[in-house]
Amino acid sequence: MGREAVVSVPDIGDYKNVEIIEVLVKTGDAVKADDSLIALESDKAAMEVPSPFGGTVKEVKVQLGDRVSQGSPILTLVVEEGDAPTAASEPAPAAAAAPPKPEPTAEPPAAATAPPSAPAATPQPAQVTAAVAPPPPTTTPLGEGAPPHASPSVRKFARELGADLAQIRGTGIKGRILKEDVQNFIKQRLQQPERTAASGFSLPEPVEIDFSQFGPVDRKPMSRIKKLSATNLHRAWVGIPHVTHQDEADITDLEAFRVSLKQEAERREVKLTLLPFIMKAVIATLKAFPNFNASLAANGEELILKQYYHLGFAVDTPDGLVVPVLRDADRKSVYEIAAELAELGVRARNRKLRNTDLQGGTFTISSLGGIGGTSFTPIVNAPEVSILGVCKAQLKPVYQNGQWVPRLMLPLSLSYDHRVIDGAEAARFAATLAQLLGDLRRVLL
Ligand code: CAO
Repeated sequence: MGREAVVSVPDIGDYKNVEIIEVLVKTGDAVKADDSLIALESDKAAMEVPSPFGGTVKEVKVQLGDRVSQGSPILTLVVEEGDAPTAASEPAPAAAAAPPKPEPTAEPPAAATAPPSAPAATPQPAQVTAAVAPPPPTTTPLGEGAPPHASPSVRKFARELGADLAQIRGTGIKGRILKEDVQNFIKQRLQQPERTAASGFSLPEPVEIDFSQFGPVDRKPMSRIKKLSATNLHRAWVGIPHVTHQDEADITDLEAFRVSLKQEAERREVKLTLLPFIMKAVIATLKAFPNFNASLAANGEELILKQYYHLGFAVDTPDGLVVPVLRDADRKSVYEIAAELAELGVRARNRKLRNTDLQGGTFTISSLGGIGGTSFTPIVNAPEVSILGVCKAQLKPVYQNGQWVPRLMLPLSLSYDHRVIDGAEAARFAATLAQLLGDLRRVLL
C-alpha cells in the first residue's frame, strides 16, 4: 500500500499568480518521476512542472486557467513504498527538490529532482514541491490520449503561431515535438489550398477533449451515411445565410379528404399519408414562386431556374438521414406520389438507393409530422435554395366568424438562402402554401 504525497508548485523565481495553461494528468494516471504534471505560462515564460517522483494521481487539485504561485498544491500522488518522499520532505521542503530557477522558454537543464528513497513514516500526505523543468527527452507518454511532448519553449512557439500540438507529429526522441516540427507543420498548412478563403473566414480547429477525464465513455464509429451527410450539412450551414420562416396551415378539410380516401387507397394498395398532398401543394407554390425552385450559379451572379420539379424528401433510417428524390412530381397523381414515396422510403431504409435516386432535387421537404414537434430549423439542402420543414398537425382553437372553433393546424418551417430569397418573398411563399393546403381545390386553378 503506498502513501499519499501532495505535490505543489516549486520555486518559480519571481513569478506569482501564473496561469495554468495545461493540466497534463488526470485522476488515476500513473506518472513517473519527471513526467510533466502541469504547464504554466506567465507573460514572459512558459514552463512545465514535472513530478518529483513516480506514483498514481489520486486527486488533481487544479484546473485549466487557475493561477498558482510557489507552494500552491497541484495534486495528491499515491507513492509506492520505496519511491515515496521522506518525512524530511514535509511540509514543503523546496530544498528537497532543489529546483533551479526556471529558465524562461529556454530548453531547461536535465531533470532537477531527486526523489527521496526512504519509505514515508507518517500516514499523513507528505507535502512535496515539484521542480520546474520539462521532462527529459526519454520521458515516456502517459498513455493513450496523453498530451504530446514538447519543451516549454516549443509549446510557447506553437501557441504563438496558433499551431495545435495535438496535430503535429514529433520527430524527436520518443516522438517529442521539436521546433522544426512546428515550423514544418505551419509551412504545410500555408501550402494547402485555403478552403475557407473563398467564404471570407476561417474556422478554428476543433479542440480534442479527453472526455474520459470526466467519467466513463464509449466510442461508436459514425456510419458512412452520417459522415457523408455531416460534410454536406456542415458545408450548407456554414456557407448559406439561413433564415427560417414559421407559419401554419389549416388542414382540417384536407385531413377529412385524406381520411375519406382511405378505403380507395387501400384498394390501390397505397398508404395515403399527408405528405403526397403537401407535395402537390408545394409544386403549385413553386410554380408561383420560381426562385424557390432554383440554384445560385457558382459565380454568384445568376439564378438557375429549373423547369422541372424533383422533390427531395428526408427519410430517417437506422444509418442516418438520406434524401431520395421523387422525380417529376408535378406530373404524378397523389396516389402515384404516395406509392413512390413508400417505395423510395423502403429502399432508403434497406440501403438499396442508387446514386441517381439521390441526385437532381430542386426543393426538399423534411417531414417530422409522424413524430411530433411544433417547429424546427431545417438546413437548406444545397445547391437548392429552400427547404420546407413540417411538424405534427395539432387541433387548435381558431377564431372564425365570431367564434372559437377547433381546427387542425399544420406547422410549416421554411428555411431559405437569404442571398437568393428575401424575407417578404418567403412569407408570401408560406402564406400561399398554407392557403393551398387549406383548400386543395385551389391547386387546380
Ligand atoms: N401531422 C400529423 N400527422 C402526420 C403528419 C403531420 N404533419 N405527417 C404524417 N402524419 C401521420 C401520417 O398520416 C401517418 O398516419 P396514419 O398512420 O394514421 O396514416 C403517420 O403520421 C406516419 O406517417 P409516416 O411518417 O410513416 O409517413 P409520411 O408519408 O408522413 O412520411 C417519411 C414519410 C419517409 C418522410 C417519414 O417516414 C420519415 O422518415 N420522416 C423523418 C424525416 C426526417 O428525419 N427529417 C429530419 C431531417 S433533418 O435531420
